[in-house]
Amino acid sequence: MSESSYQPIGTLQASYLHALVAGSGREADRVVTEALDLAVTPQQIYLDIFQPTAYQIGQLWQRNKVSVAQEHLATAIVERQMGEMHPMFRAKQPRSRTMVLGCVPEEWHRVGLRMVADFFEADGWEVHYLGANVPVKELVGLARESHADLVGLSAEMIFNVPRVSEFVQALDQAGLSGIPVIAGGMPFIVQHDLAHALNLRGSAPNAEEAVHLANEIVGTPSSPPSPLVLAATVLALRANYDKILAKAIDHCLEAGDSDALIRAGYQYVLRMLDAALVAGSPELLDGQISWANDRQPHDGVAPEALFERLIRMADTLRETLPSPHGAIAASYVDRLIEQQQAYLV
Ligand code: B12
Repeated sequence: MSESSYQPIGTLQASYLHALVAGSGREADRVVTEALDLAVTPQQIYLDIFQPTAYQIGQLWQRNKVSVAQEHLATAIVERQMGEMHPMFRAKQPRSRTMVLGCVPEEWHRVGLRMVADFFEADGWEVHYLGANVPVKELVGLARESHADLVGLSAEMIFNVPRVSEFVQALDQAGLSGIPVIAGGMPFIVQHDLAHALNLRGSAPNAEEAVHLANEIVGTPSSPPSPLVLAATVLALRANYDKILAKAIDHCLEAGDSDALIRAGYQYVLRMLDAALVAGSPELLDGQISWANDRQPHDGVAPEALFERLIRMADTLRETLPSPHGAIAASYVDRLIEQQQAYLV
């Protein structure tokens, strides 16, 4: 966040707290409108205005300075505003990654998880947000049916931490131990290695870091694939070459691009990917992005278009190749996507 936008956020946050303590939804709306007018992003409004204000309301309640009714009203205003802001979190570029999010049983604090859900949606994930107090069996069932790439659990109260472990066990018993589980909530902020102790893939203190963590987990197979698995990935890639090419091109044509250029570009990418997989070295591709950004503008391909096409390719690999080969091949392309991000204006 820039120095210039930081100062108003502090002031806006103070006004927002004032509005919530006064129970004035109208004044709270005015603060949000002012923030948006000042080009504060919806993400900053969530993390730098809503979240600290909720924590302060909690402290005021703890010290008996606001009543239960005031706290309930404040939370209702925040949730209403999040609902109104939700369309601002629609991804421009959906990705084929699915997640299930829920609060563990008996956990009623759902605002933080809902923020997490919106941040993931903005990042292009397909999000199934189940809210508060979700029965373990139901969450496991949906994780299976939706072929979730990730599950996120929220536990705000320390007494609910054991429910996180129950969930992990239930997932194991359902034969779904391959789905990574992450968690968040106050106990995970206070004790950094709690996630590790509970056998989770990680935890994050806020919605922004949750997305980084998840992309890191899903983008990287849990352990580097063995040479045998890599060889099978290469075979799967070659066997599905035409299908992958056709699907990826199809996606781009939907976006209105021209066929021949895209085909040539994707053929090139697939040849490079094949070589990197044979070598078992994603690093082999590293020079390609700077090369492409020198060359491609002369062929009429803007950095943004290249970025989107790489995302399409990663998604197509995940959709088309059987597990674990889709994830392995796509993780090589994800590396390129990350590097391409530096070239976007
Ligand atoms: C609103 C509120 C409630 C509401 C919740 C309503 C709702 N719709 O959510 C209600 C009234 C239900 C409630 C009930 C209770 N509450 Co309450 N509540 C709060 C309050 C004020 C705000 C919560 C909130 O909205 N936070 C804002 C969000 C944005 O922050 P967050 O939850 O931390 O989420 C972020 C991160 O943690 C992370 N994250 C969260 N989930 C996940 C998940 C994943 C996968 C990842 C990666 C990250 C992640 O990302 C989020 C977004 O950036 C907090 C104060 C506080 N410190 O949070 C107290 C607070 C949590 N409550 C507290 C208490 C004591 C209770 C009750 C026991 C009160 C009672 N006597 O009944 C009950 C327990 C209910 C239960 N079993 O769950 C205490 C807990 C104290 C403690 N020692 O643990 C707090 C801290 C208040 C205080 N200062 O005393 N509460």
